[in-house]
Amino acid sequence: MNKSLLSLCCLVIVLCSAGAEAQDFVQGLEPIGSVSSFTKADASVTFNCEDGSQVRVSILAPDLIRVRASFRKSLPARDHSWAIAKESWDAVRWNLRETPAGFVITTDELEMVISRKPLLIEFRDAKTHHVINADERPMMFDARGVNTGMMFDPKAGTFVACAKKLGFDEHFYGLGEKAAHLDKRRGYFVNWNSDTPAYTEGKDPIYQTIPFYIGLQHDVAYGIFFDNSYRSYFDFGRSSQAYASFGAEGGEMNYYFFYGPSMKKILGRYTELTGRMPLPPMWALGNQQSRWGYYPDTMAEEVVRQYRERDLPLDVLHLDIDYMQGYRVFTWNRERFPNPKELTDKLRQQGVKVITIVDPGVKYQPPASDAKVEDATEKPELAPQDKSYYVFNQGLKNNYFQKRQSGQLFIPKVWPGESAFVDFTLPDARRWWGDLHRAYLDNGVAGIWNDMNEPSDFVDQTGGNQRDVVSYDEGENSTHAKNRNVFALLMARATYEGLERLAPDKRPYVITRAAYAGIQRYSTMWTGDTTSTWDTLALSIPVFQTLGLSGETFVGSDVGGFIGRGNGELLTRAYQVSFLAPFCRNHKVIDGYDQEPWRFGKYYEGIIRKYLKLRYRLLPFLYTVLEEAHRTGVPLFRPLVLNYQTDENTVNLDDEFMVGDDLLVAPILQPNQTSRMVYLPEGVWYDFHGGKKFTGGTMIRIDAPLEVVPLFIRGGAIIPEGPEMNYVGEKPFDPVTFYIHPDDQGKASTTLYEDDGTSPNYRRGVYRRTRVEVATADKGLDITVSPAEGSYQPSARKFLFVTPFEGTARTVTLDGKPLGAGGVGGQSVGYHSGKGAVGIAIEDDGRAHKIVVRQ
Ligand code: MIG
Repeated sequence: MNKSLLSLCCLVIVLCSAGAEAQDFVQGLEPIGSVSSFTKADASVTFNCEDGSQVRVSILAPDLIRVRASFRKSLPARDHSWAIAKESWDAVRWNLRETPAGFVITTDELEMVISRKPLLIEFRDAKTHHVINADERPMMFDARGVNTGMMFDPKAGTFVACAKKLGFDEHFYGLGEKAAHLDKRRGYFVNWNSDTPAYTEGKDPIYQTIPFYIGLQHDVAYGIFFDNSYRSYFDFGRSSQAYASFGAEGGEMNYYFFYGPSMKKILGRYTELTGRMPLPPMWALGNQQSRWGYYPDTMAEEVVRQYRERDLPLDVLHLDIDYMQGYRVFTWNRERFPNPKELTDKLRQQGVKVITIVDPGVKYQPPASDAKVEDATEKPELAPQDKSYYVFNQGLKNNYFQKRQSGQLFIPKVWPGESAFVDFTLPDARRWWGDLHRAYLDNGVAGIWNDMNEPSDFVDQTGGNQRDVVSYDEGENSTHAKNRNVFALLMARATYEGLERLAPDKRPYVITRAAYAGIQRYSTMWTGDTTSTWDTLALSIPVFQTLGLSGETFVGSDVGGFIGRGNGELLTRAYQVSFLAPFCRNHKVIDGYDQEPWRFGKYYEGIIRKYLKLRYRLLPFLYTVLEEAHRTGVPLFRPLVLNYQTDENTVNLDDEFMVGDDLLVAPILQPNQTSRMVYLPEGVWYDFHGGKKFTGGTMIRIDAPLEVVPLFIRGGAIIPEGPEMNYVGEKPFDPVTFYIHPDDQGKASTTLYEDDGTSPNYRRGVYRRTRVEVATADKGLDITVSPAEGSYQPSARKFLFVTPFEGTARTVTLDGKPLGAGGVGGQSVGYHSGKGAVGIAIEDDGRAHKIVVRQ
C-alpha cells in the first residue's frame, strides 16, 4: 500500500471510530494518604489521613455501603445529590474492628476490609469471606491542583478516580444509555450528555449519564454507583489488564457499593436509593405514532383515520416542534392548529391521546417596541406571540434563566433561534415551568415529550459555549461542568411535578431524551435519533437491556429508525422487537421517507398489524411485568443474564431478550434471514406460535420467515391475556385468559396485577392481585385461584384457563361442584376439552376457587 493511501485509510479509521479514545486516566494521579486516625458515628466511620484527606464509610443497609473521600482536605459539610431519593436509612447491625493492618467493618452481608497503609478498600462476603471487589490502588486525585478536564472550571476541584482489581472472568453491565454491547468488559466510556443524531455502535457519549454499573464474576454480582455529575469516565479493563477504573473531572469521590449476590437484588437497592418508576398510565403501553411534521391538524386527524380504517391499534399521537408558534414552547400555532382542544377531543373520542414535545430552549424575545398589548393572562398559549412572548417575559422578570459568570443572560441557539435556558436547579423556576404545562393540559394534551435537554446548543454541541454558565445549585452557584449532566433530570422533574399538581387524579407521563441517574422517578425515555438500519435495530436490544440494568424500565426507540430510508422488511422486524418494548412508538425525521405501518404495502402492514394486536392481547401480562418493575426495580425488558445469572451462556447474550420472567424473544436482526439460532436456558420452553415444547440448556435452530418472530414461553409460566383491541380501554379485560405452560414438574403460576390504569390510587391499595397456581395431579390437574388482594374492582367478567391436557377431561369441578361441558368462548361458565387442551371458564368474583380436572 502506498503512503498516501495508507494515511487516507488511517483518516477514515479515525473518522469512523466515533467513541472517545481511551485515556488511562489513573496515570499521573496522586494516591490518598494513609490512615492516621478515625472516628465512629452511628452509621459511619470517618478515617483521617496523614495528608489531611478524609474518607467516610457509611453503612446504609447490610448490602449497601457508601464511600466518600476528600483529598488533602476535610469532607465538606454540604452533601447533596439530585439523584438520591432516599437519604435516611434505618439503622442496621454493624461492627467495626481494628486490626494490626487496619479495620474491618462487618454487616450481616458484607465484610469491608480497610488497610491503613496504603489505604485500600476490599469488599468481601460476610459469610464466605470471598473477595467481591477490591481496590487495586488507593483512591486518587490530581495533586497538581489543576483541573485536567476538558471543561476548565475553578470550582470543580480536581480529577478524582478509583481503580478496582479486574477479574479475569469479570463482566460489566450498566451505565445506562450506551451505544454498546451488553457486556461492557474491555470497554471505555465517557458520560457527558450529548445530542448525537444518527449515532451508531461505538459512539460515546450519547444522550444520558447513568454512572452506575454491575460487576459479575462467578455468579456473584455487585454494583457501584459513582454519584458524580461531572464528566465521568469508566474504563472496564480497556487500558489495563489489572484494573477497572472510574473517575470524574471534578467533584467528590463518592460511590455506593451494592452487594447482591443477585443482580435483581442490586437493582432493588439501586432503585430504592435513586427511586423507582411510578406507574405510567396504562395507555402508555399502547401503540404510539409520531412524525416530525404532523401538521396541520387535518394531517394529524388523517393519520388517526388511517389507523382506524386499517384496523391498526393506536393509543397515542405525538406532535413534534411544528405545533408551536415559531418554536415557542407553551404556545400553539393557530394557523396549523386553530383549535387544539377541539382536535384533542376529536382524537380522544377515537381512543387517541395527544403528546406534545417541549424543548428547554425558550425563544429569546424581548418585547417589540410597538408591543401594545399586555400579555394575555387567559389562555396566553393561544394568543399571538410575535410582539411579546409570555414565557420569555415571565422567565426574564423572575430571573429564572441561566446566566454566564459575568451576569449576562446565556443565549444559546436552538430551534427558536436565540434562546434562553431555565435554571432548573432553582425550586421556583421548576415550579413555574411545571405550571406552564397548563397550556397543554387545558388543551387536552395527555403527556409531555422532552427533547434537546442535554442541553443541546447549535452553537457548540460539546458544551463549550456553556462552560461559564452558572446554576444556583442550592446556593453553590456552580458551573456547567457540574450541572450539564443533571439538566434533563431537573427539567423532567419540573415537568413531572407540574403535571402532578395540575392533574392530581392522573398519572403523569413524561418522555425524555437526556438523563442522569434517578430519572426513572420522573420520566420514561426513548433512545434519540437512531438510523433506519439493521445495525441500529440489532443495537437496540443491548441498549434496552442496559437501560433496564441501570434503573430505567420504560424504554424504547423510534420503531423503524429515525434517520434514513427504511423498508418494509426492516420496519416489520423492528416492530417484532418493539411490540414487546415498553415504549412502542414509530417516529421519523421531517425529511425522511414515510414510515407509518402501511407505507410499504399490505403485506408488511398485515404482519405489523398481527404483532400490534398481539401486544394489546398481552396487555394484562405486560402491565403485570411493568408493575413488578415499579415495585422492585427489576426491569421489563431483560437480558437473559438477569434471569439466569448462574448460566454462563448468558453473560454476553444480547441478540435475544426476555420480557419479565416468562417470555423469551429472539428477533431477526438481519435482512433476508428466515431462521436463526436461539439459546434457551435450562428448563421447559414452549413455542408461542405453535405450542411446540423444547428442552432448554442448549441452542436450537428455529424458522423465522418474516411473519414470525421467534417467541418462547417459559415452562412454569401462566400468561394472562385480554381480548384484542385497538386502544387501551376500548374493551374491558373480559375474559382474562390464563394460558398455562407447565414446567417439567407439571407446575405453573402467576400473579396478575390490575388497577384502574390512569389514577394514582394504586399507591393507596386500589389494585388487584390475582394469584393462580396449577399443579399436576394423577390423571389431571388442579387450578387454584387465591382470593383477590387489594380493593380495585373490575367490572363483572370471566376468567378463562387454557392448559395443555393429554387425553380427554371427563370431570371438571369448581369448588367441588361439577362444571358443565361446552362452556368456553367467554360466554358461559363451563369447560371444553379437545385437541390436547382444556379450556375452563369461570366467573371472576374475587374469591378463592379450586378447579379440579380429571381424565
Ligand atoms: O434537532 O423535534 O430526537 O425525535 O423529531 C432535532 C425534532 C430535534 C430531535 C429528536 C427527534 C425530533 C427532532 N428533535
